[in-house]
Amino acid sequence: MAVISPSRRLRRTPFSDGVEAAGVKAYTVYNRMLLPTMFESVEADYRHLKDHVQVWDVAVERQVELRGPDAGRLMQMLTPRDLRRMLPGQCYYVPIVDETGGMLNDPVAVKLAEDRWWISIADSDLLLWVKGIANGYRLDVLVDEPDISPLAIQGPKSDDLMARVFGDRVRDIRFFRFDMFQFEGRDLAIARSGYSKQGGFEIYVDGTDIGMPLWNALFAAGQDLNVRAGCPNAIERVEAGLLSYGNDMTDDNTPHECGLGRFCDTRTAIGCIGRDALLRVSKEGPVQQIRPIAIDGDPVSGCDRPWPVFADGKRVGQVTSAAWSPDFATNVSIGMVRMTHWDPGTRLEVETRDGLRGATVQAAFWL
Ligand code: THG
Repeated sequence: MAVISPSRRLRRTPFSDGVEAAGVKAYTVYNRMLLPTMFESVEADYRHLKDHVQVWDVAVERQVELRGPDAGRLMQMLTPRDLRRMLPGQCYYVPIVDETGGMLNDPVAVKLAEDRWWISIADSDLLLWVKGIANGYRLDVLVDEPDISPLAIQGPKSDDLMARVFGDRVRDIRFFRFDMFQFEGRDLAIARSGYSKQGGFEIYVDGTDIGMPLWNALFAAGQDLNVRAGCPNAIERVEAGLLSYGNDMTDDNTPHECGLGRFCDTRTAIGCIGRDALLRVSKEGPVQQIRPIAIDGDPVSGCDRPWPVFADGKRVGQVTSAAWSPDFATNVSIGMVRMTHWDPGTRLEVETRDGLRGATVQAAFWL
């Protein structure tokens, strides 16, 4: 593989100097920004994530900030999840849909105050859609991308590392809640969340200038915890069934097809732009849906294009993420499968990069 040419269009992050010093071996591009994908090896990173604690540069999770009297109204226009009971201090995983009910993004919404929200986005240009809606409806709200960069602390020793830097009060943060903490005189929101199932936090680092000081403080405090630089792990996130927008779903899919129906309250999400479309399609229910699929045989290579899925020679779906799982001793994968073949135990064939393989629909993701 060739290297990536750096340029202004491919944004660095406040932590890129630390990531490079830690020996990053591979990047992907996400929201026009660098996202590390490997340090030692994907398997070594996986083992370390499950046993110790890692610091992840996830600045690519850009914030779309909504500020003003219509911020809450605008937020509800974007998602079929009912936000009426959401309080400041809470985070919600929210499908964002267009007027056809198609997925535009699957961010974490962070409610800072009634009139101030962050939308912590996945990889699509959501800022443009949100600005378009705000202006088109003449809403009284400011929409921009502030200089906020999430830094994730993930792994079983996350609480211990964070307590050393921010004090024992971090241990009291509940899942998908945040509280405010100080670092070098700056107020930072810290949430118990993150793109793994190993536990941990996300620090919404306010200001590029404190990025490296915070990075360095975490590494200095975590020496004896074996803290390392890490990144969203391609094996662990498939075991966990954490979806990747643009890979596992696109604007061609409804939230129900993505298995995100539990994050939709389409009847009561009054004002949601995709509400009518979703009410129409959800009457029948989806005809295809995301499924965990175990793929037989030796380790498969990563999935750089959808792999067709067949049953009895007929196409019934596709696999969009796959990896060898050391802990489950099988290839784990995420696929979109037609209703006729989505029941657990159904045998399928997947056209992988390494040839046709047998596969089995699983009852649940592995973690
Ligand atoms: N954290 C933050 N921003 C993000 C991500 C993140 N933006 C990009 C991307 N990740 C958005 N996608 C996801 C996908 C899954 C989850 C969060 C963001 C997630 N899901 C849990 C699950 O499905 O088990 C919990 C959901 C819940 O119970 O509410 O965490 O990771 N800041």
